[in-house]
Amino acid sequence: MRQKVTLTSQIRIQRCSDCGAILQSEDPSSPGYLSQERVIKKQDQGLCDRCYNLRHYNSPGDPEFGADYIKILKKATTSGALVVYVLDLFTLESSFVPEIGAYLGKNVLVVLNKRDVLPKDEDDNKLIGDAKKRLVLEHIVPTGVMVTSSAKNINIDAFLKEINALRNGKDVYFIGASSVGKSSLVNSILRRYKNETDRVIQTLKVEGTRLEVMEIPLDQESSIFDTPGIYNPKSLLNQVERAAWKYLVPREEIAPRVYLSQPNQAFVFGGVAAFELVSGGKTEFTFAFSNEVAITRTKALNLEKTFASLAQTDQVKPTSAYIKSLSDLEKKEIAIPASGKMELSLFGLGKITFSGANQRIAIYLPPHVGVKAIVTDPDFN
Ligand SMILES: Nc1nc2c(ncn2[C@@H]2O[C@H](COP(=O)(O)OP(=O)(O)OP(=O)(O)O)[C@@H](O)[C@H]2O)c(=O)[nH]1
Ligand SMILES: [Mg+2]
Repeated sequence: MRQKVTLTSQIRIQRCSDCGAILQSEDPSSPGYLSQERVIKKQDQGLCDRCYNLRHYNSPGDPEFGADYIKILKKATTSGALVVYVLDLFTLESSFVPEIGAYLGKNVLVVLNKRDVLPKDEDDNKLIGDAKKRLVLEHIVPTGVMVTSSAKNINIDAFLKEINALRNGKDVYFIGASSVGKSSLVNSILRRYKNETDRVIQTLKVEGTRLEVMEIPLDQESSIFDTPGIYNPKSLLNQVERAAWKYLVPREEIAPRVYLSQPNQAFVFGGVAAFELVSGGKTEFTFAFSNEVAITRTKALNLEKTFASLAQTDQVKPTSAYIKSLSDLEKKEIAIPASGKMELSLFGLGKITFSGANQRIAIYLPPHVGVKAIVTDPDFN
């Protein structure tokens, strides 16, 4: 008789659609574990428990940009509302929502929030100028760009004034990636707000979508709407547990850390990412991460061992239950040009700056996390 069993068991091998691990229900501590409970509940069975939890519990109500947000934005733009698109100065690159440009409409106020985490001596006008150039690439021509901090009350009065000047009596929609500070900005407004209408502040489900928004009436006809953050799988924040966020997300001004590195030296960030100068001359690296992310220097030769020992113990912050060895991370090698000031954005973690001189560098990050290398000043050396 033919061995049908083999064929069937091969067909049944399924991989997690996020991490690619083969799905299995035997060992909860091995990759690809899919619990019986979720099989019975028929919850997202294309995902292993780990990826399911990352998607759903790290991002409650943070779906990726798609049909539901497009519906909200259509509603906003057809009614002539002002769209406040909030970006996060700490992790600017990962706060851009891909593809959103086409849907924001003509009246867009871009807010660069979390100004307080950048050094005080940075020039706001330069931040605004750089953001405008960057927005062109996203096909966004804003009506205005402002720098704010909801945490430290920077420019909040001016922000309110600008909203009132631009909204022409219409609604205002706060839109942006998760955790950029939309609700904090709305709360800062609420502190200065007196409800003079007979309408109440409420949360409501937007018709035909899965999304809930908070509505704050401004007058009898118009309101502010705070929308749920848009999930960005490219941010490190969305690839580790929430418990790690308090170390990754800066709550105070970032003190950049400077290290002079020889080739074949490496650095481990908490126990969740790593960086290596593979070749090239001696290089000075400036790491602008949250002050609470530990940086450990090691020899490239020892990187695997050092990483595993840091990731598996509680000596450094942050760590993640999903990252136990270097093989849990994806390695990207980048060839750096010969001149100019280089800026590497590691999405959700921060920035590394240095002078470009034909180096080769390697970056180790959890799968999906984005990296962007740009020359910020071609004449710098
Ligand atoms: N340092 C700093 N932290 C901020 C600022 N605004 C917000 N935060 C912090 O950023 C995190 C997210 O803030 P929220 O206001 O909830 O952001 P959100 O965009 O509404 O988040 P979602 O609704 O989940 O998308 C919180 O830990 C805030 O304390 C700011 O201006 N500066
Ligand atoms: Mg919010």
